[in-house]
Amino acid sequence: TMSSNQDPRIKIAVQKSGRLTEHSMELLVRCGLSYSRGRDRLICYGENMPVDVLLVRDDDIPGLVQEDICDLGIVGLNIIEERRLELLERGETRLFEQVSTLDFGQCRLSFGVPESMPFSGPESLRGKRIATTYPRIVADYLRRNEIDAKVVEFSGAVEIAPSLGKADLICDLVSSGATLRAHQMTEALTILESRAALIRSPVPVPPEKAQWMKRLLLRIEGVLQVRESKYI
Ligand code: PRT
Ligand code: ZN
Repeated sequence: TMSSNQDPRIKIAVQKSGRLTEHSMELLVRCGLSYSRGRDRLICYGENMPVDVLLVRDDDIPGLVQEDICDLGIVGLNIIEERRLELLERGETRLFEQVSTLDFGQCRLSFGVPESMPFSGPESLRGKRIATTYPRIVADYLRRNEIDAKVVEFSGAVEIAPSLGKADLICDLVSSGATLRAHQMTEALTILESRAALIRSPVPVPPEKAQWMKRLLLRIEGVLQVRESKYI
């Protein structure tokens, strides 16, 4: 694979279009980055720092960083954890590193159960079919709690699985709870608290690039601290 660490410019992977996009770009702008959008609109070229932003699907971000195609990435802990479990499963040892969590993208990965289904704790999951787009996180939770249940992998629209008869309950991201309510389900149990996080490649970078990297990471920490103190 193409290696990024020798490239003098820092490459950051950011979600192209979705819940994290605006917050991620705003964070970089607050760090002082000004950029121009490339013709194909997939890369933002930093004009005042050697920092370029690659706009990609969020699911691709951990892989791009793990393979050192990008130096940094901004992505949800939910995606990070699912991908980490997948890499461990495959015996991969070169994992990306988590630098810090950020102050946006908050949500939780929870079991949502139909209002008609009794739920009194993890035991209630035994023997059930659980629809999710996070099969590894759910399987890991079940394993750790010694619960035998069937994980049904979905690629989207998990919330309709119970009414289609494809599952007994679901495990999906929740923020306001409106989606669960609209599908006559209640949030029964949270297995992961998520928010956006900054990850970095495990491959060391050359000295000059390391200087810029350090500067950028300090600025990000600075922006987060200022915002935190404002909201207390
Ligand atoms: O195209 P791409 O693959 O990049 O985007 P995507 O559609 O996979 O991701 P996107 O933009 O929906 O979400 C990006 C990230 O935002 C997620 O990985 C989470 O880390 C974070 N996030 C925060 C959320 C939510 N809140 C959220 N509410 N991601 C998804 N949801 C969905 C959830 O799946 C459910 O369908 O919103 C619905 C529930 O919301 P409420 O408010 O009804 O409870
Ligand atoms: Zn996605």
